[in-house]
Amino acid sequence: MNHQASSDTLADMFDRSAETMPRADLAALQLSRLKQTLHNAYANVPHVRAKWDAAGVRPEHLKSLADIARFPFTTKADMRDTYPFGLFAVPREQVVRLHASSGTTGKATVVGYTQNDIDLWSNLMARCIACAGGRPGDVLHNAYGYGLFTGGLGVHYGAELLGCTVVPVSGGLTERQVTLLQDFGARIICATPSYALNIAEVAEAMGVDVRKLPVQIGIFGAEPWSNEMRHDLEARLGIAAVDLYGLSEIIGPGVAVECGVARNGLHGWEDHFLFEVIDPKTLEPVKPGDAGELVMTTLTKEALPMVRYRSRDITRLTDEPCACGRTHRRILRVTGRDDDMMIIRGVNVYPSQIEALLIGLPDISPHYQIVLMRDGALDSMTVEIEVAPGAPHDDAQKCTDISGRIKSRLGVSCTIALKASGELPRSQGKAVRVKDLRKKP
Ligand code: DLL
Repeated sequence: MNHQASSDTLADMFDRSAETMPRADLAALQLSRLKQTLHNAYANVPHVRAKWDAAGVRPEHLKSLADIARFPFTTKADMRDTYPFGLFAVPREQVVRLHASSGTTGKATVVGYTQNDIDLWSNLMARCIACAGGRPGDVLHNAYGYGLFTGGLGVHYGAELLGCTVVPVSGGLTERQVTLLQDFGARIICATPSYALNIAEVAEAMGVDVRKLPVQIGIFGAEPWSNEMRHDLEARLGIAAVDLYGLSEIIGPGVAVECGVARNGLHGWEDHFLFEVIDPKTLEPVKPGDAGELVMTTLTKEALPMVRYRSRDITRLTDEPCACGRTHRRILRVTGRDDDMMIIRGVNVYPSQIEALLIGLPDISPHYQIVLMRDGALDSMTVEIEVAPGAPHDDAQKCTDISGRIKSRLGVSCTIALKASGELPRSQGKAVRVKDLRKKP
């Protein structure tokens, strides 16, 4: 078999026509799959049955997609209360894989997959990589962490299914990452955006110009990042960077991705997930196109069917047609999590909004950390920013300029603390953007 024939066969392994399905067909498919999911959850998960019984709803009450609004939400608390396997809809013996996310407090969130779930996940991740511009035969450098985190293995299985040559490097040992990028000639790099920045910086320090290497596409996600960060990474690495979204509770990476054509919003795979956006306070749906909390229902998962999972992620959905021809609605960049939102003297602000204002300023690096403190009864915010290598870090005028910029654009007052180059911690996975010193130990 020649290479072209084998590429076509591999590309057909996942159903490309599903990505351009007319919206009416997509809705009909969603409805029939949603009914199955509700029956599966109600019949097999006692916690779900008890909750729905208490709310007076049963799977047969769903006649149209809009009826989903009658069903209770699922939250992190449901996962904690049923730790570790209580939300599984299949006997544990049918679960071939577990993943977990550590979270900041309490017990980890545990998720499980049947073999069919793993196949689905691999298909969706393969679809994401292809959508981003990846092709069978590409070398794919996977710097997402392997292990209980879904990033490493999720991307790995999808890339193999697509027919890529996967370099399962995981996070860390950053100099070696640079060497492998040089030696193996990856066309695609996958990492959190903050770790990609770390790799770019280490390469610069090693005297390696990544822009001259074969790497062309960055598939970045797992944490909020701004368009300004995108442009910075694209310039440093000489790539086109696309956004990849997902969460363990729903499946892991592969829920939504930007297409390499438009790179403007992430196609959410509506043949496998139902997306809603709600007002996190009233819990009512927002007006189409307005920002709110993303709520997701899985339509085809076996081991862990999720109904109306409240992600806490703040975003907007757009129905506007995309230049790539895919019909699946786009999730606009996730600006942050509801629980990462800082309220500083009454003003709501996300770390990614601050990031967007810092990147590209002269003599400033893209490394920052936000420190929250209590100043009497009021919260105060200090933004620690690293200067570019060689730039002075005692420039009071610069601090005033930056805090003025933040005040005028976001309406929030803050103190700027310039740090010497290399002083702030570097990310190897998800960056810690906020140091909250207000909490009691
Ligand atoms: O972060 C899955 C993933 C791995 C996605 C690799 C993309 C790439 P969790 O560890 O469960 O799963 O964390 C999920 O991370 O609810 C968001 O708050 C955040 N997140 C994930 N992707 C993005 C993104 C993985 N592209 C949580 N933009 C989610 C902003 C993101 N936030």
